[in-house]
Amino acid sequence: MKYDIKAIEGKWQQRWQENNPAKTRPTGNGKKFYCLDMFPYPSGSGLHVGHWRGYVLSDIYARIKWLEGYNVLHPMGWDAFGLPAENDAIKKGIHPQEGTAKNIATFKRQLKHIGAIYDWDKEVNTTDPEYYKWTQWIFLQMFNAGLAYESNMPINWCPSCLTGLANEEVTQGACERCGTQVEEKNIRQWVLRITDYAQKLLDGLDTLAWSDNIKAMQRNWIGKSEGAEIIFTTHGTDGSVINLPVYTTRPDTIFGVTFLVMAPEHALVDAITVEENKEEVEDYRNMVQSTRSMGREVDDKDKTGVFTGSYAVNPMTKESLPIYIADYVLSGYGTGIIMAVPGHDERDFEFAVAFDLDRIQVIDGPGIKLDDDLNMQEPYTGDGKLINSGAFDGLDAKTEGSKKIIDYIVEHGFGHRTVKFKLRDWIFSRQRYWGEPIPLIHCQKCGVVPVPENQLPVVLPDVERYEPTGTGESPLAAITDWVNTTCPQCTGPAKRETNTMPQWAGSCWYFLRYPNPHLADKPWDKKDMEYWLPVDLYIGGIEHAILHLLYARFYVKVLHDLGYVPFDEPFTNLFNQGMVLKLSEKSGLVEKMSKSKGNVVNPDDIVQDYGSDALRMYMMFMGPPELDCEWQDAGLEGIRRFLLKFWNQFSDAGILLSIGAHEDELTTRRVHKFMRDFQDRLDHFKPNTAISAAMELLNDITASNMKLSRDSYEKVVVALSVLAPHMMSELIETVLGKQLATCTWPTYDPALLVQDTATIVVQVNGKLRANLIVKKGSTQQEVEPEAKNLVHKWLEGHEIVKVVFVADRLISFVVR
Ligand code: ANZ
Ligand code: ZN
Repeated sequence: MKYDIKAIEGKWQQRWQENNPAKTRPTGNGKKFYCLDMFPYPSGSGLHVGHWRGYVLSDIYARIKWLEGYNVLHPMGWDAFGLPAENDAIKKGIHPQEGTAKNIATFKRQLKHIGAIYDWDKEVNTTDPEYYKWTQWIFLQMFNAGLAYESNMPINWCPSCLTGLANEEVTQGACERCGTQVEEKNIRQWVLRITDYAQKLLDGLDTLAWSDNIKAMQRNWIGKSEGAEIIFTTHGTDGSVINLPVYTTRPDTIFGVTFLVMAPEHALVDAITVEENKEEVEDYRNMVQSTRSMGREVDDKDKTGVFTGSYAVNPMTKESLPIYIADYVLSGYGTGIIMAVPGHDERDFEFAVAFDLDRIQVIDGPGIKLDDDLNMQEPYTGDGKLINSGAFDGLDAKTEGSKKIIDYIVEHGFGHRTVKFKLRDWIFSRQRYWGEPIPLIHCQKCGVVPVPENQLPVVLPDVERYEPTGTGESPLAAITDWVNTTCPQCTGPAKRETNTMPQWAGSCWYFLRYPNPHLADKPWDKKDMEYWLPVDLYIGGIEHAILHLLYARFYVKVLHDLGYVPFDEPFTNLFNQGMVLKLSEKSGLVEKMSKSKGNVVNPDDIVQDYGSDALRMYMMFMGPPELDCEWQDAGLEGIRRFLLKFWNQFSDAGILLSIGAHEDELTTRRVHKFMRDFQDRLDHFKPNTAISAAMELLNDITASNMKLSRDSYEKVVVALSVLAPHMMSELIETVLGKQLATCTWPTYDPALLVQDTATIVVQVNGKLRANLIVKKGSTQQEVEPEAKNLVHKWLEGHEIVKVVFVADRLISFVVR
């Protein structure tokens, strides 16, 4: 029978659309499995094969659970607010809603080719007012809980386009549209207090079955460090005493401090800079400011800085220390002032070398060399015993030394223990059109007033121009009859907030909405939520391993603390797949697929020529799913050949034993071994090697002309239905006369996997003469007579002088 890809795949996709056999059953119907894909941004360029990688992977696990009898929720939706649609609107003058709807239609058509068991009745769209009503509602709950505040915060500003830019619109410090150097501009923003949740976000990671790699990325981003704030003192130019608190994670090194460094932007710089140094300090500050606003990072190699002319006192040693300003100290971290320990810190060491400052040793370590002035020749950052540290000499620096020194500092009022996080509060407003309006009202009398919940959603009004206004405000600011409103509290004249939310907002809670996407009077139903959530398996690209997951976890923790959801982590199990790379003709390099590099593979073309099953299987075969993998046409070709061979073998009714005939025991064992390997490998997220197991099985079946019982046949095709659902559904229907939906996920019998025979090698004078299959564990007495029989022509006429026997392995005769 010829495999007519188009007819057969078309037939099944049609059927699944008319009647999805894996449709979500109502809440409470048995064990549940919530299998979630990170929903896509429906971009204008459509789906590419990189999307398929994640969607096929999740579909495999959704299908397995479905065949196991679970009630499966496997939904799909659209993260559809965002920049490209807005930029398109500016360029082409069409409403972003229009462009978005078109892109969604394309995505949906393309997605159906995957043959996944999505339940399209559960679809969500973040730009639908019925959805963003609740995005706004959640914001109001945060606002009411004091988790949102207004603050002047820097944005990227293009002085030529007169507009704020998102980070992704800035390339190497320049505006993506016009190439002008981007500046920083402070504007009023809404900020969420995610830092209040820093510790909870860290602690929660311990409860999750995520990969260590992703957890480490989250931990680094949150960046907890424990140390001390220690107060050094100096005199202002007016003679007053000024406290200079430093933040350090290494209080044990306090006897090694030889200077202080302040961030150039620090507010106290003016007060302590002496007259003669003012000009130089001012020049340096300007220089730093302009480099920083050009988006350049501090060059770590060349340490630059300027002396302020002032000295501070080390509270521990009472030594006098010169105070510098330098750009390697950041104003936004710690206290913006550091105690520099060049003997034991690399950055301080480089600075001390450049400015000829002392680099004294306070920790003993292997291989430390001092020069004639007793300065360290290299910084030593390891642990060791304290030296040159007064009463603390001999203590282990990083542990006991640190503890005792902090105790002393606290006792004497020189400072206190502190914990710092790298995580910053989350700037939550955008000066853009295509986002959720922030549901707040500014009243001259009452201040900031939330829009009453019964007036949600605050719908995005139509505008004529989508361009930013040039003042740093969103285009909404120009629609005066929308902006001007009345205060819900005093009914006086008031103005609407014109900032919109960032694209993250909609994706922070969409997984809570899927069980019940059409509820009008509440964001979710308590019973459905308790049944379906948390998400059992979440699959998405590694590029979302930090921010999306952190923000979604933050939302859930807040909603939990406010009493709206019963759990405080949304994603029990997580898998982040790697990217699909391809050789780019332009650059000659293997790169991430992208339109600009001209190396995108359009799945529509592949489905057309090779079929959906072949693409699904190839996406899984290309390599371990957590790694980046290179697309290769030859690999796809190999999968096509495998599928055709499989079809030829399995569509031929000759493969089935006639009714009543008994399956050969070896065949049964072989099928069970396949099931074990296949399932084991899928359980460990190794679909690529699971496919290898299927290839080996097919080879064995063809080579030895195996005939299968209906039971074995069904096991094999049902197993492979998670990879190639179209072909397998067709075989199940035409050969077995059944439907996949009535089959169950095949099991195997471990007893059939036990190897209970052994092959014994029979040697005569060291030469292999025969093989003997025996029951495992047979003794020499049992084996020897049979073995002699087998090799009697080499024994005849000789005297046996020795017999060597190794159970289950070998019997060897030495003859003369
Ligand atoms: C003295 C010292 C000695 C330090 C030593 C390190 C090693 P993490 O772990 O990242 O929190 N530091 C503090 N504030 C800073 C700022 N605003 N800009 C740049 N560096 C800053 O790093 C904390 C360490 O980074 C602190 O401990 C401080 O240097 C520096 F052998 O203090 B340390
Ligand atoms: Zn008012």
